[in-house]
Amino acid sequence: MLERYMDIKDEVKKALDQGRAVVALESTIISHGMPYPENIISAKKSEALIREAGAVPATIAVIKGRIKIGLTEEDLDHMGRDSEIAKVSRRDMALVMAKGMDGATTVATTMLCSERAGIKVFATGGIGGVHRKGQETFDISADLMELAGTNVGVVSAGVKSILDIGLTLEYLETQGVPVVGYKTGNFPAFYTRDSGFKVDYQVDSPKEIAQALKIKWDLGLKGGMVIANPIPAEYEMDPEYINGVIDEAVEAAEKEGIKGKYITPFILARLHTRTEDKSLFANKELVYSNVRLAAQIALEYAKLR
Ligand code: PSU
Ligand code: MN
Repeated sequence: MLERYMDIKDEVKKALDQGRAVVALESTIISHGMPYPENIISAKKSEALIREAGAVPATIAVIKGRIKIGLTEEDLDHMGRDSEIAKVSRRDMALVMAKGMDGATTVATTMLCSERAGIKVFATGGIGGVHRKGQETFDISADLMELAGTNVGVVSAGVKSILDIGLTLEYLETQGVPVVGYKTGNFPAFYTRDSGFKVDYQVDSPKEIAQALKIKWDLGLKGGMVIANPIPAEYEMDPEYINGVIDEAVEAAEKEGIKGKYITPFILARLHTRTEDKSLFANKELVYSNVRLAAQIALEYAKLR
């Protein structure tokens, strides 16, 4: 039935059939999270790092209405260059496909496509969450609901302080989503290693994470896991500096009346300009660190099957 809607690239299909390690990657980060050409450089390097680690990368997107599990170089270029590509979260998925459009998948839709394809581990930069004043605006990313119900482990560098980190963690707790820190007890804030909030559990090896995922799903505990991997210390930004820029960008978004799915891309673009690409550099490095960890987790998970 899924073949009707989904094309799995040969390399990925072979790996999945043989029970080998596969790591999913999202495409919103390419089409809406980073400027061209850094977006494509980052996407290609992420794939290369996963291969180097001995796993197979599967970047996910919707192209001409079909779900693609694994993109060609040409597809990657297209996702990075074309400014007409829709941002596709859960509510957009069926419509963008019915209309035969191109779409970049968010964390939520990358998770749901991964689950359908049989991929267990996914690496990204940052997950969506509860926006500041979310208790009034109801702006809560569909990523959180997806984490509640879809069985994929997500490696990220935490949640940016453009969001309300405390409310995001509360929401995840309510939904029963484990939040673990890789070699840290502190929940990271994307550009910085410590958000001031704690994780539920510190985990010290990819093997331990793979085991926890396996136990969770064997027990029928539906949903994902937030695997928080702090940005490597050498690339961490000065908290005071970056938080100042973030506060300014959040205010600007409010003033300009930016709403809904346009908020995150607006703020990201503004940060990159205001920091003269220092935030973009940090963003790329934390993604590379996340894809490396995700590959190790996927390799360990493959051994448990
Ligand atoms: N955070 C980033 N870069 C991104 C995103 C989040 O640092 O590109 C993207 C991810 O695809 C995430 C989405 O799933 O934004 C969340 O958007 P929203 O809040 O509209 O659900
Ligand atoms: Mn939103």
